[in-house]
Amino acid sequence: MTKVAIIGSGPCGLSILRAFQHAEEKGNEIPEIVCFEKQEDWGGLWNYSWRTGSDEFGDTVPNSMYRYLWSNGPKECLEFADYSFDEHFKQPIPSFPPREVLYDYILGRAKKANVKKYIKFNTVVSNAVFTRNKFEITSVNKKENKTTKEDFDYLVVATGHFSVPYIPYYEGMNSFPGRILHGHDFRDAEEFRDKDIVVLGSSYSAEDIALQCYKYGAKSVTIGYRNNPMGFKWPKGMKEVHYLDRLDGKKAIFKDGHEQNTDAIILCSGYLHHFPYLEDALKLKTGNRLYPPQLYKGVVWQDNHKMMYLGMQDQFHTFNMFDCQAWFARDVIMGKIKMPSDQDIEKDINKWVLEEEALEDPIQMIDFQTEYTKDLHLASDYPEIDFELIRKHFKDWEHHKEEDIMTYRNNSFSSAVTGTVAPIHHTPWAEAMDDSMKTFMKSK
Ligand code: FAD
Ligand code: NA7
Repeated sequence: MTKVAIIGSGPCGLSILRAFQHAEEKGNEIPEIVCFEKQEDWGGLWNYSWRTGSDEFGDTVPNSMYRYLWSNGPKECLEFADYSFDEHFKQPIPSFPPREVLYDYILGRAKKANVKKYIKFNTVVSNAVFTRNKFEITSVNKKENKTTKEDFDYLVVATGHFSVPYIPYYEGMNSFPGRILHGHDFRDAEEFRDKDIVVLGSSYSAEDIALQCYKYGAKSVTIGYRNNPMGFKWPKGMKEVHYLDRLDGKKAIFKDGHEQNTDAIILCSGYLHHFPYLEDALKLKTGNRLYPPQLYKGVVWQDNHKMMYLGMQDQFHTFNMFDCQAWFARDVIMGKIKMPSDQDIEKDINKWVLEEEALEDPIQMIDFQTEYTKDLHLASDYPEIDFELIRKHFKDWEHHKEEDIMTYRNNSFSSAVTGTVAPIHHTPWAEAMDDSMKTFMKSK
C-alpha cells in the first residue's frame, strides 16, 4: 500500500488529513498515512504556549503567537468551505475573533473528521532523504528518546515558516541595558506597560505587536521601518521612523536622525524558511514571498513530484487556501491529478513567479493570491466557496486599515460559505482587554 508521511499538524497538516478523510468518506481507498508532530498537541501556531527557546526535551519551541492575539484578517476570508463558522459555533460570531476562538474552530473540523488517529505527537522529524525511490524518514519520540527510521512513498512538508526568527544585528546591541527580543518570543504585552519600546519592521508582526504594546499601556511605541513605512494613522504615543542605525546605551538612533530612549527592542524582522531535517536536494530555499519558486502550483516540488509543500507562501489567504493546496496534493498522491511534462511545469511556475515579481501594492497582491487559489480550487473537489467575495473582503479590509488602524477589527463581513453576516462585537477591539473565548462569545 502507498505510504504517505506528513510533517506537521498545524492548519496545513490538518488540511491534508481532512482532505484524505474527505476522499475516504466518498468511498475512495486512501493510502496509509503517518503525520509527525513535534508538539504535544495539534493546531500548530494556534496552539498557544508560554514557552520560548527550547522545550523540556531540548527541542526548539515553534510557537510564535502571543496572548491577546486577535485575528488580523476577517474570519470570513479564511473559513473552511466544508465546515462553516455557523456549523461550529451554532450562532453567528463577529469577524475578528481572538486566537483561542479560531483554535477551537480549526480543531472542530479535525475532531469531526476523526483524524487524530494518524498523528504521532511529541515526535520530531530529524532527517528526511530520498533514496531507493523512497523517502527515508528519521523521527525521534521526544518523550521516550527513541529514534525510528521508516520508508514512505510520498512526503508532505507542512511545518510552517513562521517559527524560526530572522534576527539581525545592530551596533550597540551587546551593551544595550534593556531587553532585546524577537517577535517570535513575544508573549504578553503587559510586560511593556509604562515602558518606552522600539519595534523594528514594517509588516504584520511589527504592526500588531506595536499595537498590542500600545493597547496594554506602553508609554511610547516607536516603529523603525527598513524600506517603506506602514503609513497608518497611528494614535498619539505611537510613531513610525526610518530604520535603526545603532544603539548608544538606552538610546536608539535612527537613520533619519531621530533619537529615542528605549527600555526594550522588539525585532519584528521576519522568519526563515528553515528545514534542517531535509536533505539539500529536497530543500525549498526561499524568502517570504507569494510564489516561492520550484513549486508546481505552489505545492509540488519541481525536482521530485512525490514531495509536496503546503503553506509555504506569504499569506493573505490562509486556511481555505491551505485546503485547496491539500486537496490538490491529495489528488496528485492518489493519481487523480497527473503531472504535466517538465517543460510545462517550468512554464507554469515561471508564469506565476514573473507575475508575482511585478506586483506593486497590496491590492495587486490580493488579486494575485486570489487568482492562484481559484486556479487550485478548480483542480479538485474542494467544496463550493465564493472566492470573489473573499477577494472583495480583503480589499475592504485593506481600506478599513488605512482609514483607522485602531478600529479596523470592529467591522463586520459576510460569509463566503453560508452568507451569514457577522454581528458587531460587544466591545471595540481597542477596549477589549480580555481575549478569552468565554468573554468573546457573550452576546453582550
Ligand atoms: P504552523 O501553524 O507553523 O504548523 C506547523 C506544525 O509543524 C507545528 O505544529 C510544528 O510543531 C510542526 N513541526 C515543525 N517542524 C517539525 C518537525 N521537524 N517534525 C514534526 N513536526 C514539526 N493567519 C491567519 O489566518 N490569521 C491570523 O490572524 C494569523 N496571525 C498570525 C500571527 C503570528 C504571530 C504568526 C507567526 C502567524 C499568523 N498567521 C495568521 C499565519 C499562520 O502562519 C497560519 O495561520 C498557520 O498557522 C500556518 O499553518 P502551518 O500548518 O503552515 O504552520
Ligand atoms: P514578514 O511579513 O515576512 O515581514 C518581515 C519584516 O521584517 C519586513 O517588514 C521586513 O522589512 C523586516 N525586516 C527584515 N530584515 C530586517 C532588518 N534587518 N531590520 C529591520 N527590519 C527588517 O514577517 P512578519 O513577522 O511581519 O509576519 C509573519 C506572519 O506573522 C504573518 O503572516 C502575520 O499574519 C503574522 P522590509 O519590508 O523588507 O523592509
